[in-house]
Amino acid sequence: EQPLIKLKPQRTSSRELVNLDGLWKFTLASGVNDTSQPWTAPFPRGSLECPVPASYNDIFVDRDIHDHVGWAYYQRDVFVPKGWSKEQYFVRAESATHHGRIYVNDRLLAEHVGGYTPFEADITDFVTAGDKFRLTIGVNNELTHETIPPGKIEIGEGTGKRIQTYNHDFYNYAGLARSVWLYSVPRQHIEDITVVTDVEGETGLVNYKIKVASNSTEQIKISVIDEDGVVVANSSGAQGTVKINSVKLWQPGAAYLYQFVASIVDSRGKVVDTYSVATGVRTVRVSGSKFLINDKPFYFTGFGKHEDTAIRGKGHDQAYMVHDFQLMDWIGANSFRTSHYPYAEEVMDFADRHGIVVIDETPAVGLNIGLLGVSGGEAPKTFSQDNINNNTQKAHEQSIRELISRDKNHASVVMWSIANEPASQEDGAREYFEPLVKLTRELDPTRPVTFANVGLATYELDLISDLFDVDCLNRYFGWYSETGDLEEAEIALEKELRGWEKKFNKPIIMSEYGADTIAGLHSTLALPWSEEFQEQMLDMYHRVFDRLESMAGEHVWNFADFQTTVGTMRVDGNKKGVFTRDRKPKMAAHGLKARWTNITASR
Ligand code: GCB
Repeated sequence: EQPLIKLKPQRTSSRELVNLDGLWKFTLASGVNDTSQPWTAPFPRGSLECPVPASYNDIFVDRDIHDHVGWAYYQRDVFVPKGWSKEQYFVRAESATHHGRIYVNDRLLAEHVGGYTPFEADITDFVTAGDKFRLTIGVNNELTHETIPPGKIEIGEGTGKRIQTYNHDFYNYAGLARSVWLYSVPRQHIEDITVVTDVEGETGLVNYKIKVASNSTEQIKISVIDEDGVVVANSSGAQGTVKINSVKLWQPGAAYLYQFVASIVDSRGKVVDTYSVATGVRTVRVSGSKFLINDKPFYFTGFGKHEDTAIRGKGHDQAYMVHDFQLMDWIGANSFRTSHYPYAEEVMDFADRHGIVVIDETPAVGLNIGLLGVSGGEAPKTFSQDNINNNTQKAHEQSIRELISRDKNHASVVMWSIANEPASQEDGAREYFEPLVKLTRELDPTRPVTFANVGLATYELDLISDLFDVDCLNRYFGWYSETGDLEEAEIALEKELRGWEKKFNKPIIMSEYGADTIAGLHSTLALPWSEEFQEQMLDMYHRVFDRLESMAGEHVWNFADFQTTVGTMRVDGNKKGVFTRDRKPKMAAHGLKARWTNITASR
């Protein structure tokens, strides 16, 4: 059985890597009944060209492309390097939102549902080394009640056109928003590596497990190399524990990474394949109401983020990535949540290298039909045959498997969040979530598990929180309720938090709190939407947090303004950013900086 997600392609002495980013030809399927098969021929001369990586929606000045529902196709020619005749080679797409297909010439070679995790096609038997082939990738952005995230396709009454609706508050960007690779591995190669670290006194333990393609009789050799390039430990075998004496721990704000290098070595001592995993040695544990990293209480400061920038949409961009981490450092943020889907793997690697702590979330957002007022007068039934059902749960299960398969080795990842704001107060929530929590723990017994709880599912109404390790709460007292009245809001917030504290005695992280704020709008009365209101509202929350024993962290919603679907509640997107969409600080940024740098310094 193959690992769900193969190791991120890497250039090593045994592996090669060709980046396929750049301009691809681009076209849309004309409708659901479109029977043309655009992958069977080169796209016509004069076709549109679309950059990869980027979401396609905002690239063109064309409302039909922006609002398109269905398949879109990207195409380019690719050469397989001529030196690869003895190798096995793959095309890998880091993401295709939400359903992707890889065609090599006329042939469909891979298909994958789930928009934020990689998939790949083994093309070895279909293209000879040295030859050129036509690579077409189809991407479909449709969401239904049985996908993760869920959505619904409505039919325009007058036009008959299809309209994608959904219950989540960010734009349904689509396309190839992350890199595409062509890469080679030796026929006999390492398919998967799992490392789990532990600490005993001064000794670091790296428990590892390696999966090799084909039942080779070759040896597996391990070496662990420190940041100075010194080999600090050796071992052999497909499974075991390597010990690092006088270990340097991976710490929040002070990353230290060892290279865990695994090699397949043949009987003559020749290295057949080698792969290296950047490994931070650290432990994570919840004890009472404390979240412990390396057995020390950790207090999360930071944000729920989005992959979102102008023009690129969700396209991964190195400049924005580095700048965002710079801003987090500037403001004293020690952590973030990958709200509301797994982020590009480059982001996870960066967090590992820079000591930023991550709560890693699945794309299960919007499992809540009552939230957007869709339910009319009747009690909403989110968990039912016509809405979130067994097939949705299967898709959710798959999203958990893929997230853990991809991100399990990241030291930065200290907790899994398996959903955002599900209707956890509704009938059926427990039956739906219990098996998912169990699965998460089976797949990774080492990390705490959480979900982000919605305001409606108060400590009295929520039906699932006892299944989890940490109470992550999204609350908008002063914004969606007690709007503009921070005195009322303060009382309501404190009551709610004390309720959770008393009932569960677990660490509480305020995983969302914030106010829409128009940069440049000012108000001496600190009325909603002004920069003054955002600042005063955050201050109010902080006063309450500081009165509670169980608070283990605060993530403001959101790091930056971001795009949403059009609607009467949003002006060119959600404006709860502490930074604007182009990453300029709003007034509240300075108060956060003062508070968070102080919190970090005092720990
Ligand atoms: C939430 C959601 C988040 C929204 C936010 C808001 O609770 O988790 O996705 O963007 O509220 O601003 O309404």
